[in-house]
Formats: sequence, C-alpha cells, structure tokens
Amino acid sequence: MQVQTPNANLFAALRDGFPADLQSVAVETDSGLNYTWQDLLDASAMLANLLESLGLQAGARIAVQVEKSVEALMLYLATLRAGLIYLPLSTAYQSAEMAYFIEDAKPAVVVCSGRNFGWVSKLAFTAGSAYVFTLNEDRCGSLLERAAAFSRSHSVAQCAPDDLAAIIYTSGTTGRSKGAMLSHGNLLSNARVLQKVWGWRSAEEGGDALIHALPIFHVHGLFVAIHGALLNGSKMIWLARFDPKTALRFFSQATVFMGVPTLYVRLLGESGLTREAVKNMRLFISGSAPLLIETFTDWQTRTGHTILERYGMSETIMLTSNPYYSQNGSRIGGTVGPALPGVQLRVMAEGGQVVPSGEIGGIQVKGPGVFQGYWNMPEKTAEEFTSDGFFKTGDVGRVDTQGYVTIVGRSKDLIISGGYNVYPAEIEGYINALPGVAESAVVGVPDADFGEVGVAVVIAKPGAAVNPAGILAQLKSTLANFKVPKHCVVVKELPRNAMGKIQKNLLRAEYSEPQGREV
Ligand code: MCA
Ligand code: AMP
Repeated sequence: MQVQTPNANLFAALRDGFPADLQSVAVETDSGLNYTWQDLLDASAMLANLLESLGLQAGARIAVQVEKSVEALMLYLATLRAGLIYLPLSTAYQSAEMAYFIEDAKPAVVVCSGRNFGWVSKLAFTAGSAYVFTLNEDRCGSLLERAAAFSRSHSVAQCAPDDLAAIIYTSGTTGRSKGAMLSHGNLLSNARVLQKVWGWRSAEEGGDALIHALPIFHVHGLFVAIHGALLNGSKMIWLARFDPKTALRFFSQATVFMGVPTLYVRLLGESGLTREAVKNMRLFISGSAPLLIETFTDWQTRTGHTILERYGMSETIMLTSNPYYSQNGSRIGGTVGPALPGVQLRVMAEGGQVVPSGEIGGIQVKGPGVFQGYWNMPEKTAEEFTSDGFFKTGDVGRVDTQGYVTIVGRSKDLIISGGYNVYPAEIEGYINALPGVAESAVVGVPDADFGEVGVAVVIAKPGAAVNPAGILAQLKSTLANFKVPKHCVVVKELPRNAMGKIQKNLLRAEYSEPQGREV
C-alpha cells in the first residue's frame, strides 16, 4: 500500500483555515470592494493554473513589484499553490536597485505595474526572465487578462516542509542585499505559533477582523498579518496605504491591528483616537522597529489598550512576543517579550560564552522559523551561523530572569526608518561615487515620526564645491525614497579612532541634536 505523505504546502494549511461559509467576506477594502473567500480560492486557482501553464522549472522565482492590492495577495497565494517561489520587491525601488535583485534572483517571471513595464521588462529580459506581466492597482493588466482564461479548479502542488516558498531580500548584517530563503515549513510553523499565542479567536468565540495597513512586500505585512488572518479564517480590512484617519474609521469594525511604531505615533496625532473609538478592538501589535516607551504609555493612556510588542527578522520570522494572555505575564514596554514557543534565544559575549541574565551581548537564535540560507550565498550563510546551529541576528540585547528580551542596539550597521531597513554602506557607496565627493558616512539619528532617520556627513575632494541639497537630489533620483537621508552636511573631516575607523557613534551624538546640524 502506498503511504500518502501529507502536503506541507503552506497554501493547503491556510485553505484549511477558511470558514465554512465561503460566500462570506474575506477582504473588505478601504475603497469599498468586498472579496469573498470563494473569490480568493477562484482567483488564486486561475493564477496558479496560468503560472503552471508556463512550463516553469521547479524552484522558479516569481518576482513581484506591484502596488498593494487584493489581486497581488491572490498572486502570492497562487505562487504558493503552484509550489513556486514568491519574491516580493518594494515599490520604492528604482532601476539600479531592481537591476540588482533581478540579476541576483534570476526570476523566471516578473510581475510589475503597467507604468514600469518599459524599464522593468528590459531588465528582466536581459537577466533571462521568460515572462513579464503587468498588474495594476485598479485590477487591470496582462496578468489578470491572461489568467481569466484558466480554470477555477486547481490541485495544490505537493511540497515538503523545506521547499522554498519565498525569498525576502534584506540588508542583513553586512554587504549587499541578500535573499533570505524561507520555506513552507518556516512560514507555517511561525503562523501556527502566532495564532495560538496571540489568541486569534475562532468563529465560535466571535471571530476576529484584522486591519491590514502595511505594505505586502515584507515579512510584517505579507506573512505575520496575512497568514494570521487567513489561517484563522478572519476577515481583513484592507487599507491600500496607511492613513491614520482611515484606520481610525475602521477600528469600530475590527479587533486586531498590526503596525510599525510610526503608525502608532501617527495615530496618536489624531484627536479622534479615544477609548470609545477603539472599544471593539482586542489587540494592537507593534514590531519591525523599537517602540518608544512614550508611545507605549501614551497609547495606554489614550486608549486603555497595552500595545503588544514583538520582535523578528526576515531571516527568522517572529522570534519573541510580549504575552497576550495576562496569566502568561504582563506586556512590558521597552521589551520585546520572551522567546516564542519553539525558539531558542541566547545572548552571547564577544568571547563566545552565554552571558548571565541581565547582561548585554549578541542575540543568537535557533528554531523552526529560521531560514534556509541566503540565496546563492552559501559562504555568507555559513558565516551567519555558529558551529552549533544558532543564527547570529546582529541585534544586541539582554534577557531578564523572567525571560523577557530587551533590544538595546545593533552590531550591524543598519538604520531602521519607519520600519524600513536602510543600510548605510549602500548609501555611502552611492554618495562616494558622486562628483566632488571624497568620502561620506551615513548615520541614523532619532526622529519623532520615523523613529530614526539618516543623516549623510560628507567630505568634499580638495577644491571641489559640494552642495548638500544637490547630493540629496541626486540620491532621490536613484534610490528608493525611504533610503534617502533626510539631512546632509558637508564637513572638513570625519572623527576616527586609532585604527582609522570612522566613529559613527560620535557622528550620531553630534547630529542627534537639531542645533548641531548644519542642514
Ligand atoms: C516614506 N518615506 C520614508 C519612509 N516612508 N522615509 C523614511 N522612512 C520611511 N519608512 C519618505 C517618503 O518617500 C517621503 O519622501 C517622506 O519620507 C514622507 O513620506 P510620508 O508620506 O510621510 O510616508 P508614507 O507614505 O506615509 O509612509 C510612511 C509609512 C511607511 C506608512 C510609515 O514607511 C510604511 O508603511 N512603513 C512600514 C514598513 C514595514 O512594513 N516594515 C516591515 C518590515 P518625499 O517627501 O521625499 O517623497 S518587516 C520587518 O522589519 C521584520 C521582519 C519585522 O520584525 O516585522
Ligand atoms: P528585517 O531585516 O526587515 O527583517 O529587519 C529585522 C530587524 O528589525 C531586526 O534584526 C531588528 O533589528 C529589528 N526589529 C524588528 N522588530 C523589532 C522590535 N520590536 N524592536 C526593535 N527592533 C526590531
């Protein structure tokens, strides 16, 4: 008798979470459209059939740079269904950035906005992609036109837990952007743990409704939010882009909200944010960047809710979370909570030994969410793991006696601005290539809205006149807008230590004071 191996395809598990009534609303958009669970099934089947008709090889990548839309969500589900690898890319990326990702990942299929078809298709065909489709916010484009001819029935591709489901490009700890390879097993195990620890409510318990306000090209919006809702059969209220007034309008119909700290800061700026406005809400979750203690306490005072802060990475998905259930402990502001079930987390001293609780060191982790390695970079992958299989996060923190983790800094040179990662070395590379520039250093300084923003400190070549505004304008024409430093200053020299290394901590201190900036 042949033994049937269970299908580890993530889509199969998400599908199992759908409610019995497939005609109920799965996604309601801020522009007033309703999509049923049946719509998600039908459209993802048609798109999966289209992808399968292309005769792609196993492991083919589907690179997607499109505006947020429910159809983009359907394309993600279709890619899972077909057992192919989803590769989402920020809509902010411009041509030099896209050229790198496409060259590196060599996707078989690229899906882009119609308005970018000219330049994106050129990059894609040069890199050997076989197909470029378009998908626009308004449900138009060649992808949906082609899919319309395909059947609504589709059998979900058989997958093993380690088969890749997605590649997420991340700045990682050093070097150029790297593709973190996440498997069906990584994504599903994390989604299941979060469903449990965040108390997602079954239909019998009254159900949940999630306000989905984040972009869908990163772990937070694509995996944590979407998998949470779909696995639980919960409706999503879908905001095409975050706007605090729109989010407020929907709080009375929702129960769960997930955001990066900037979203909470902007919501606190609304006079309509009151206890009354959020009385239907069950849970507010924050992550992707440090939540300031004042945001945490202001939120408590204004709404009566305690934000639940959690911590994760593209390479690991979610690692720690403050407790949802009070019997498991309090949500402590400034901490990211204890390690999630199944996650081993340790804090290591420089010398390679675990530090006593309360002491600071490098955070290392092991667990079912930890990725399969960096795309095409086996040496880089090996460097980021210890000999006993722990992943080095590049975050610096401590664990208290109750197991609560506090992140105190990063050993990686990284700025997190409004929840987006900016890698200073990349920006410095672009600045240093500009005419008249001898050298530069980009540092992150505190910012009330984005948490942290970049400042570029530049040295001109002897005799060259360099204009800070001109530098920023040139960066803006080349780089994703969130990477462009908010300020630029030209100085005579950069502070260096005895080894000649630029002392970024001194620059950070100097330019953190508004009066210290010549911008
Ligand atoms: C926009 N700008 C930014 C940012 N966003 N600058 C720095 N940092 C940003 N995050 C630029 C705009 O291009 C504009 O420039 C100017 O700043 C003001 O833009 P604004 O209209 O205020 O921005 P927005 O369009 O309202 O966007 C802000 C935002 C957005 C809603 C906070 O950045 C956002 O959705 N962030 C969420 C990121 C996220 O999902 N991260 C999760 C990563 P100009 O005026 O020059 O045009 S996943 C992750 O980190 C891990 C795994 C985890 O733990 O979750
Ligand atoms: P990414 O490369 O987008 O996956 O970003 C992962 C990084 O975001 C982590 O290594 C942390 O530095 C940071 N991060 C995520 N969540 C938090 C949090 N709650 N507090 C502080 N930093 C966070």
